[in-house]
Amino acid sequence: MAEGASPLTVDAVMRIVLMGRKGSGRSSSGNSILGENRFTEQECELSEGQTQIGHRRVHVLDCPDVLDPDVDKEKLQEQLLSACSAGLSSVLLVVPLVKKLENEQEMLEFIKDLFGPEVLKCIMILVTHEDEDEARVSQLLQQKVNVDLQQLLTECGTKYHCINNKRRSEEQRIHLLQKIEGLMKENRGKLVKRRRGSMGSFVNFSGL
Ligand SMILES: Nc1nc2c(ncn2[C@@H]2O[C@H](COP(=O)(O)OP(=O)(O)OP(=O)(O)O)[C@@H](O)[C@H]2O)c(=O)[nH]1
Ligand SMILES: [Mg+2]
Repeated sequence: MAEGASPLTVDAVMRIVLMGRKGSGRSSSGNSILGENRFTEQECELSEGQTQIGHRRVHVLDCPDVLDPDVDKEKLQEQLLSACSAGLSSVLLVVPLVKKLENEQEMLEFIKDLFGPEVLKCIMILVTHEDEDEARVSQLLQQKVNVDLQQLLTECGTKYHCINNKRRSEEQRIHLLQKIEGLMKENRGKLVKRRRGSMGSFVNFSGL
């Protein structure tokens, strides 16, 4: 167990952060997870929604595009660390499939810089738009034109999930949450806590 880690206890809270560029589908994905239209307006600050799904309390954080010049990066960093100080189950990097990648790699660097490299264990690419299924998406990923996306995925341990926000369903929601539960289980025992600067806040990446 990493230095500074405390004994593990099963936590019934799942905390999911949605990140991605403008218009990628973060809010829609958050709403699909919550099963309600919680996130509406484009906001320049972090916004949070919660719901109870079975034994789990699910917290969803809709993060503005961190590379948007109108967003106060410093403030956002503080908000993210504070919101995740009790645990972080997964960061979903939302990528609209058929649009060319733009600054997702830079966004990944931002995430790693903020939470530390261990965060890669709980990052998953969330593919939105075009409403493809996973088989079709894996085909697309093998195409040479998608080399940037392949690289991004490789860095995230080839963890991805497809969501169709135009056709919300309980099945789809449960499928995604099960994948995140899988990540939480995998990260169990690899608890890493990171102190951030003078703030002294800790982030428990395993979410346990
Ligand atoms: N076809 C399709 N459209 C989607 C999907 N997800 C989101 N959209 C559409 O994409 C547009 C942007 O979605 P949002 O959820 O607002 O994206 P966002 O990342 O929150 O955008 P901003 O907060 O404005 O930066 C909307 O018109 C959505 O209806 C999807 O899975 N399939
Ligand atoms: Mg939004």
